[in-house]
Parts: sequence; C-alpha cells; structure tokens
Amino acid sequence: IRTKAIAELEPVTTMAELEEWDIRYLGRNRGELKNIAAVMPKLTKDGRRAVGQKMNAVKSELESHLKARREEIRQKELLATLEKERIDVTMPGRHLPVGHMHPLTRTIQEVTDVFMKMGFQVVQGPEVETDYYNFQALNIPADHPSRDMQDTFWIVPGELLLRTQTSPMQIRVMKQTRPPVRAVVPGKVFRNEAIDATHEAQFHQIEGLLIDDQCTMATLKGCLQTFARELYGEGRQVRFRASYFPFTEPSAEMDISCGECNGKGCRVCKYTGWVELLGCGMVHPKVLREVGYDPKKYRGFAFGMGVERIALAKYGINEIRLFTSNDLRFLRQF
Ligand code: FA5
Repeated sequence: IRTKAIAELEPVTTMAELEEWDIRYLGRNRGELKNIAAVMPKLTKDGRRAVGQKMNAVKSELESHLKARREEIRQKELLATLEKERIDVTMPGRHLPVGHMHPLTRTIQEVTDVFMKMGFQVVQGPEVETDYYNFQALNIPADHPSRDMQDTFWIVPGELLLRTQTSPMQIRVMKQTRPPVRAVVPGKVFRNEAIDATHEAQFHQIEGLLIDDQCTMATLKGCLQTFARELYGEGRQVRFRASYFPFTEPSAEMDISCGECNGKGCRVCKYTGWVELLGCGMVHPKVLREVGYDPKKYRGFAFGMGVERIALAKYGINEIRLFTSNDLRFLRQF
C-alpha cells in the first residue's frame, strides 16, 4: 500500500486530485488503511500489535507526504493567480472628468475672503423672512413708497416672504451681538422682477455691516475701495453716487469702471463705462434704535452687493442668465 500510494502521489498536481488521493488511502471510511484495520480482530495479540505499529507508521508517513504536497500545490496556485491577475502599475489611468466650482460660488468665496482678511466674520441667515426683518425694522413701514422698488414674493401676504435683500441680516446680527460688529452675509434673494440681461428674479447678495464708536463715511469708502482693489486689481476705478435707502443715511451706490471697454462703453456696461456693484450707506439712527443700540454712542456702515453683477464685471460677461443656464461651454471657462 505504501509503495502504491507514494507512486500515485507522484503525478498529482491539483488540489482536487490530492483530495481524491487522500480519501483513497487515508480516508476514514473506505481508505486502504482502514481496510487493514478491518482484519485486525482476526489476528493474534502479537500479530495485532505488529500490524498496528506498521499501519500507524505508514499512516503518518503518508500524512506527511500529503501535507508537503498540499503546501507545494498551494504555492503553485498562488503564483499562478498572481501571474494571471497581474496589474501593470505603469499603465496610464482612465480619465475621469472632474468638476469645479460654479463661478458664483467662487465669486462669493473670493469676496468673503477679502472681507475676512479685514476682520469681518461670515454669517448666514434665512431665505424665508418675516415682514418685520425684511422691511419694518429697516425703516420701511407698510405704506412706504420704497416697497415698490422691490417686488416681493409673498408667502403669507404682509407677514411672510422670500427675502428681497440680505439687509434683514443686519437686524438679526445686531440683535444677537453687542458692538463692535463686523459681519458679511452671503445669500440668495428673490424679487418678482422682469428678467433681462442684468436682472434675475433669484440672485445673490453679500451684505456687509460694521458697527463701532468712530466709523464714518470715509471708513466706508476706504473699506469698499480696498475690496474693489483686492478683487479686480489696480487697473479699475470705482465711483460713488449719492442714492437713497430707507435704512441708511447718507446713502450711496458704488460703480466699477467697465473692464471690457476700459470705460469707453460697450454692451457689458450698457455704453456707460460703469457697472453698478452695490448699495451702501451709514446705518440709519432709527435702525440702530430698533435693535437697542444708542445712536449717540455707536455708528456704522452697511452695504449690499449683487454677486452676479460682481462676477459679470469681473469676467466681462454681458448676460446674467448664463449663470443658471447650465451650459457647459460657459461653465468650463472658469
Ligand atoms: C439693496 O438691495 C440694498 N439692500 C443694498 C444696501 C445694503 C444698501 C445695505 C445700503 C445698505 P439694491 O436693490 O440696489 O439694494 O440691490 C443691491 C445690488 O443687488 C445692486 O447693486 C445689484 O448689484 C444687485 N441687484 C439688484 N437687483 C438685481 C437683480 N434683479 N438681478 C441681479 N442683481 C441685482
């Protein structure tokens, strides 16, 4: 049996064949060695011992052959798998298209970065506002003519609305903190407006607010000039025009010289040489009183800029609707 078993083990090269061989010779039920054990009771005591010893010796010899061969086959199979599943690490990878930030998101980040460097903190607020925050607290009473300037999307007429400006956040920020205050608030605003190349019904603003005990109109101009220089570079001019907002006094609007035509006049600036960026002014004493600040002790300035307009002026775009058109030919340019 021993010689036969070893001879038959010789050509075995797979685990399956090895398994068969194992069952054939060492198997617990029908293995060849087991057959010998079956004749044991017929032998004498000495005979049983002699046969038993021999049988055990052969069994353990075959078992160690089995173990060695099993290890050999396992190694061989492992090598074969490694060879078959080999990866060429020098092969170029598959190209996956990678997106990037939307130009408006990028503009918001660039603007808030500039103000963060000047010590402003960035906060956000609700898009659904109450009449109180969006209008009343900002010195715009129910019958005030300036409500006509901003056509409102009402949710509950006279009570709840989609904010028409980020200015309600002036009130929320001031009510939450004590002076000094320095905050910028980016966010979506909504107006029921006729849409054209420079007007959308949903757009973005960034509100700015600074309150301390010695701020003046000069501080406001300096701050906004710094912002324009940081964002647009040295080559562009800004100008301030007197304006009116119920919640600031005095009020102004700031324009930037058109980067497309260098002030000569083109489609981007509607042939004026200037692009309107923002409204601003010194916070009205009535607004300060509304939030419990003493107007004799504190003063401040506020501004609200249109993010789309800032991006239009920065990249020389003449159509605001491109931002939401999802046209990849447009978006890939940024
Ligand atoms: C306001 O909304 C004031 N809350 C701004 C302000 C804040 C003044 C703080 C004083 C102090 P106005 O309605 O002008 O102002 O809008 C501000 C800016 O938003 C504009 O200068 C313009 O850049 C942008 N904007 C206004 N309407 C639209 C629109 N329909 N589409 C895109 N941008 C707009």
